[in-house]
Amino acid sequence: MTTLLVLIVVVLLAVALWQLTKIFDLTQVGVKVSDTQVASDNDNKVNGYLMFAFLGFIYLTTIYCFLNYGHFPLVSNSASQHGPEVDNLMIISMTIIFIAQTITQALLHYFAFKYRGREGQKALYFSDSNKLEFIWSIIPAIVLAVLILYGLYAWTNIMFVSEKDDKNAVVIELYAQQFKWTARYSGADDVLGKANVRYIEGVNNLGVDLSDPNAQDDFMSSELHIPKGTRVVFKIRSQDVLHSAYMPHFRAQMNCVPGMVTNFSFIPTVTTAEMREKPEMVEKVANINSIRAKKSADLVAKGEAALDPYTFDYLLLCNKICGASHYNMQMKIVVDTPEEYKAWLKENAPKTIVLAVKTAAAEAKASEAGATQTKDSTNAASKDTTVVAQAEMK
Ligand SMILES: [Cu+2]
Repeated sequence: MTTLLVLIVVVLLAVALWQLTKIFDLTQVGVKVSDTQVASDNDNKVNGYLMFAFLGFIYLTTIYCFLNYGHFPLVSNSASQHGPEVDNLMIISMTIIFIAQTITQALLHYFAFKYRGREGQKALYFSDSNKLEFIWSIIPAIVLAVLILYGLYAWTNIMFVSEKDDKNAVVIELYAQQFKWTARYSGADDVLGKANVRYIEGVNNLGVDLSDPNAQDDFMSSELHIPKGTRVVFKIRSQDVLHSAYMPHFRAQMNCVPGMVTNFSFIPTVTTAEMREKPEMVEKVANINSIRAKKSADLVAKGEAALDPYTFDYLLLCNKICGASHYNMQMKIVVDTPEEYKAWLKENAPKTIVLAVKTAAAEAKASEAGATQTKDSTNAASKDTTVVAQAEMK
């Protein structure tokens, strides 16, 4: 609102200034004023200096942004083995863009000043210069080729790994639906059972084929636990629309496409507990909590409940706008030590999908039986009432 008001004031001030200059022109009756539409040497000189002023403005803005917003704790804090490679690519690209923009902006504005219009000066015309064209084609071509080749090399290294290349790999299914994530673990046999959208029914909302022997020990979790130092291969599916599995700290993102299984794999290198202890993270969390404390004080003053303090957790987010609650489609990721992971598996593996379906079926049967019984007893009761009523009538 304040910004809008400031904008309106600026626009009104500009209009007022413009009107004032018009009035000033009218008062200059009798004084010889140049009314030519052709720019004079003086006009060109002023514009030339203004170009330099604009260059200064660009550089000052860049320096200001670097000082105030140049601290990216995420671009040095990756938590997967391939993370530093992705960060490196990002840093190299940004450095090249920064250098190229600094030099080309300086040249652009300098030449605009140097060749500003002067009386009697004619522009030099030449149709082409092979030397110039060679220089400005070959330099970007080489730089781009190096960047693209490096990018392709990194992409191949990261993407072309499957569970077959790594005997110890853990295979986990990530299932996306509007608007939540579910993880499916393969259980003791290390093989995920088949699944299809046609099998979705009741508690089996991932559509697991319950007749598949490999599916017998599969279990679901609403929290993604992964072990540090082991390759995790994600098999990603979607139930409804396009989603995107985005795990920013692990530099991982893959589309979730209905009707097909997509893959991504990485090796986590920092456990949740270790990440929480990193100095950058401690600073970040303290910063968030100081903001929360201020907000909480306001809330408490209004008689509302205070906010909970924030603790760091890795997150799996959706990075495709998939509907109204897309912003809130997330799942907590916990990177455990191998021992903690084993303990978590031991605790959760018995809660298989097959068991959940059987339990739900038994419960449904029991409640159905209960409902029939109540219906019978209600009928009996109403019969009794009729009998009583008839008896009373007699
Ligand atoms: Cu989504």
